[in-house]
Amino acid sequence: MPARLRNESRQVPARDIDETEVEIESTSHAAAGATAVAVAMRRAIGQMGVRRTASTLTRLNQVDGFDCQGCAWPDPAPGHRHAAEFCENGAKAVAEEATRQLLDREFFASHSVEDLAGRSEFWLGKQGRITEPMVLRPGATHYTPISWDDAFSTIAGHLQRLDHPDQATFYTSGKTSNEAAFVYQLFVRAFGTNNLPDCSNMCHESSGSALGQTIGIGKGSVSLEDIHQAKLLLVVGQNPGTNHPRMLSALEEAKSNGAKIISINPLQEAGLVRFKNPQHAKGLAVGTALADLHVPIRLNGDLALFQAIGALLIEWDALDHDFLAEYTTGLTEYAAHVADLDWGKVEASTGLTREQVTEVARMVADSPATITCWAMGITQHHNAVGTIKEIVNVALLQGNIGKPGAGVCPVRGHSNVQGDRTMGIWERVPDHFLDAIRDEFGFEPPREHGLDTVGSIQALRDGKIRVFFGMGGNFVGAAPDTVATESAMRNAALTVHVSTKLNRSHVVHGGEALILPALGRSEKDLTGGRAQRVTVEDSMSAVHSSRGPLDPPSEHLRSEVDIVCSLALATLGEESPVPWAAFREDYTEIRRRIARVVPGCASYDEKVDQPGGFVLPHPPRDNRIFETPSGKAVITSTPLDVLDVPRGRFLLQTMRSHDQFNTTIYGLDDRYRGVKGGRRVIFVNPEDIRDLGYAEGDIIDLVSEWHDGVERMARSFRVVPYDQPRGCVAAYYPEANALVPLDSTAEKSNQPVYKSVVVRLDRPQEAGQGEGDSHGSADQGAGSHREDHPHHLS
Ligand SMILES: Nc1nc2c(c(=O)[nH]1)N[C@H]1C(S)=C(S)[C@@H](COP(=O)(O)OP(=O)(O)OC[C@H]3O[C@@H](n4cnc5c(=O)[nH]c(N)nc54)[C@H](O)[C@@H]3O)O[C@H]1N2
Ligand SMILES: Nc1nc2c(c(=O)[nH]1)N[C@H]1C(S)=C(S)[C@@H](COP(=O)(O)OP(=O)(O)OC[C@H]3O[C@@H](n4cnc5c(=O)[nH]c(N)nc54)[C@H](O)[C@@H]3O)O[C@H]1N2
Ligand SMILES: [Mo]
Repeated sequence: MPARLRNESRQVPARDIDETEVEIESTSHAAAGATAVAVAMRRAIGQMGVRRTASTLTRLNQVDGFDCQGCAWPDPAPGHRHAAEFCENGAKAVAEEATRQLLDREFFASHSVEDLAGRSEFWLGKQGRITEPMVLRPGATHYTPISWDDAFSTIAGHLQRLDHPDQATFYTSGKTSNEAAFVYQLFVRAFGTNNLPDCSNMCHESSGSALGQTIGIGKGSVSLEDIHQAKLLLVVGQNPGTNHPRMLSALEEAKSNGAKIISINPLQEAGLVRFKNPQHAKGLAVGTALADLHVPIRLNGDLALFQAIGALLIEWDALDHDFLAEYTTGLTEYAAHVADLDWGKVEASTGLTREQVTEVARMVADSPATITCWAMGITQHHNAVGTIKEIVNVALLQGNIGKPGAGVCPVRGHSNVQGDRTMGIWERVPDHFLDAIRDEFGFEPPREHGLDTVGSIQALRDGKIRVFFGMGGNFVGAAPDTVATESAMRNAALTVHVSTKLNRSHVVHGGEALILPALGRSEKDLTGGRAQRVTVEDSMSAVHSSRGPLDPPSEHLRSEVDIVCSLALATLGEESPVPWAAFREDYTEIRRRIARVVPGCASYDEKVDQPGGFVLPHPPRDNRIFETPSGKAVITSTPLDVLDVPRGRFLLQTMRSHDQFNTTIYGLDDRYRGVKGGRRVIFVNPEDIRDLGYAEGDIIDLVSEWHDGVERMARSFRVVPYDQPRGCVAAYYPEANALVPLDSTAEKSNQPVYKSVVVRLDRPQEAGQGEGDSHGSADQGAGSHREDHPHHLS
């Protein structure tokens, strides 16, 4: 047997979380309700105090208030909003940002970077808001304060010394406002590169890719009103009770209008079982059972499921023939492709019986208006683009696009991730967008496509990228293959992060590193001496303004717009054709340019001030216009594959607990799944636990196998029995990211495959055991101290 490489993540267990204290309780089948209100208030008051709590939560998602940074779910129309238009997890998001806990220069003086690198994300985030710019000089052990001017000239110096602008990469997380995103992409292109990776590359890239190819636009085709009017809603690969809690109110309303709801998910997520709406008394007391049917699909089975539904719709002639004839191409090929559907493959892939699949298809066939909603359970697989095309096929067969109460609905994650894309944060932005930049600003932007997230990590690894700049987010924590990503990041000459809170990306750094502290969404922005507002776009293409109510925690914070424009001035100089200083002075200037450059944004500055804002055009939704090469919506034929898992191996999905926002860990409880006080758990089907010879509470190591021969390892996970299809297991992100191979990405979208990783559940090994393995650290007990030295062993 060839010697194996082993990449072991030593990031955690960190000494600051005692995983031996974890408690496992029974799972909860109701979401929201009085407990949610109590938890929200306790967390909010605990971090912000009573006054700040009152002045933030009452402004959240209101017409004249600020947009919640918790998720991209849309707001009800003005006039239909509640006094409390937020959810438990939105309140946690606000509290995390508006905390009174501050992180000053003394903190950095007393904690070396090495010390910080041994801490968990949970600990790092809880230290408070960063209050002034900090620098880690080459070879230094501690971050020290730096003035803003020096910070900008340090970055400008690094950028100017590059041989080529493509040696820098500029990441964006999805909280960045439209104004900041627009000036940021403009700066990056004026500097000379399209290297604009973003969190979308890890999130809904597969949706954008599939929708763009089939309906001609990479965005969902429904409005909130459509959700309310739908007759059938499929919620696929999504956990709204935790990640989009306000969606439950919309589902409840749909239900009261007579809709049926099907949840398609390996796990029976609490929010879809019973929702106790805190906004009315009856809701609080009894709640509404939301899902009429739960379909416990095997991980990665959705392509087969939707293809089978399509085949049955054709078999039953449950089709919208007029729509198909007028608006689509590809039906004949598709009908031939699914005519000899292999039901054995469908059953193997979905883990469902033919009867179960038929029951779903029957409900689809009987519905006059269907919406399919999906999120990461669909997009983060190797065949995600194909799966979403099958979802689109089913929608097209029934004419469910451009019809009230019907459509396709990728539910976005970060609150402004969709807006950032609209503003040009995209490594492959179309030429017409670049032409518009050229015409507006009089410089020629680079045309060659840039690097995405995975491409940037590979380029860092190969020494082709010297400067990494992160606008928000936690690139190191969120990316796959933790060990590979961390060592790639250490290759950079300079790493810069515009941040609100401390995270792992600050402590796994390049030769020189900077932290630039930014204002948060909840804070007053007085850049240029005037009260500025910003704008954002939600998951349903509605754009509106947002204005924070709070005084910033420190006078040294700057807005993201200010940071970008100041950096552009330092890097490109006063001769730059772009009026950076005027942009910084008054964001209205930026909005005027957005109006002229970004499609659909004419009169932008006027329209965003209408109550509730405005909705961007969406040709398929608005007029059944499909801007594809053929001018028609494309029905596609995709081969049906079954993800084979070798004997004794499992399919692992990495997902969010109820107490985190991506890599920001709010707390250690996953209330709906019954986990309390810890995060290193692996959810396993009880019969699989028995067959493996394990018992509940055993500690195992997770080892992922990939055909590059590297065994990726994450140690010390507690076995928790959990109802799900045999062969499927689940663990939390980011603890399990070390197991996701960097090269394991979705076809076409290049999105990391975070939701179907082939793993073994190994008994913890003593040092020196294992194939060709000689790693040094011996103890495996949960809660033990581990250093942070990634090992590459052979
Ligand atoms: N509170 C809170 N809100 C958030 C976030 C957060 O971390 N915390 N993150 C934000 C972001 S950026 C995003 S992208 C969204 C994420 O929102 P979600 O996509 O809901 O997030 P995940 O926790 O990744 O959940 C994936 C869901 O898909 C299911 N699933 C996994 N694999 C499969 C599969 O193969 N087939 C099917 N049918 N289902 C599958 C899982 O069981 C789980 O229910 O939430 C946003 N909102
Ligand atoms: N294994 C696994 N990995 C995943 C996923 C998964 O499901 N499984 N999901 C993927 C998905 S969907 C996404 S979107 C990515 C998320 O990837 P990112 O967006 O990069 O990660 P976050 O954890 O949301 O970033 C948190 C940090 O953002 C900074 N921040 C917060 N608010 C602001 C602000 O207002 N301004 C600025 N400048 N900074 C701010 C804080 O410093 C905080 O530490 O992760 C991906 N990674
Ligand atoms: Mo996301």
